[in-house]
Amino acid sequence: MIKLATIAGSDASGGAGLEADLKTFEEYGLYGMAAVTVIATMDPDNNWAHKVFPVEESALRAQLETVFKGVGISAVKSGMLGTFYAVELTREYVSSYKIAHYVLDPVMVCKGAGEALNPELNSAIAEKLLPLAELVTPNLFEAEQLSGLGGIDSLEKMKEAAGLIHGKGARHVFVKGGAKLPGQNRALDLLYDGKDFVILEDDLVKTNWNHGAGCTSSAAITAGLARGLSVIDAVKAAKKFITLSLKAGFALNQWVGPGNPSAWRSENLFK
Ligand code: PXL
Repeated sequence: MIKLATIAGSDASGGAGLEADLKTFEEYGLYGMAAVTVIATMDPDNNWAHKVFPVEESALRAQLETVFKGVGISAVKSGMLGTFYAVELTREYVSSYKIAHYVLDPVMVCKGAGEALNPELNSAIAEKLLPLAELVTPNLFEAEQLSGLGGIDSLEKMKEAAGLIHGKGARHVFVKGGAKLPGQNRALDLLYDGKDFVILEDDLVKTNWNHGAGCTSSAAITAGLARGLSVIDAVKAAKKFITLSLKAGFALNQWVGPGNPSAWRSENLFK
């Protein structure tokens, strides 16, 4: 059995965070584990306002011991880390266990939470984790933060940001969300390996029910890598997976709705 893990926050509403990751790993036929960094909750009596409760350092370390040392994994992703010690512990475990397939989802904002998480934490993520990442999966906002390049409003700027982020140590950079560029109405993402830019284009799935899409797509890429796919093939399979998931998105309540990671079952993902 192929085993892999996520180091991420729990989304109590189940659509994002480690819940999305574990559902995705399962759909890929793999054995998923999770080390919880923070617990995110949403208040139904206050317009779904988010709160984030960090898991204490010793509890996070104990989970990482269980997963990395006690079981062993062939791939890992990180999502919302939330504290400096979670960044440092992720660096420590990914580097000392020499995990080849480490996917860094540099979660900096949570839809609905609005404001960016701590900007100093974003610098720590860039400095400590980019050099370990086989792949980093920023959206446009996160690409701006990681590259230091303001206002990414064109494909040329997406490429420039990908180059800068690659220069900080990530072996592959996957910038998502080109659909948000002025004048774009296709889902447009960019993969850069330090040599070539690959532009991946798809029909844009127009939906409000896209909670957890970033978590799901980086989990799907991690699962593809764990299965032995190349980075480009893992990214292409993940794009199919997330597109099908988003087409099957649904409302949880008046505030939020996730995609459905089991939607691919009616199609052949690897065709
Ligand atoms: O979608 C970003 C995200 C990541 N991780 C956790 C979250 C969210 C957004 O809600 O709750 C735990």
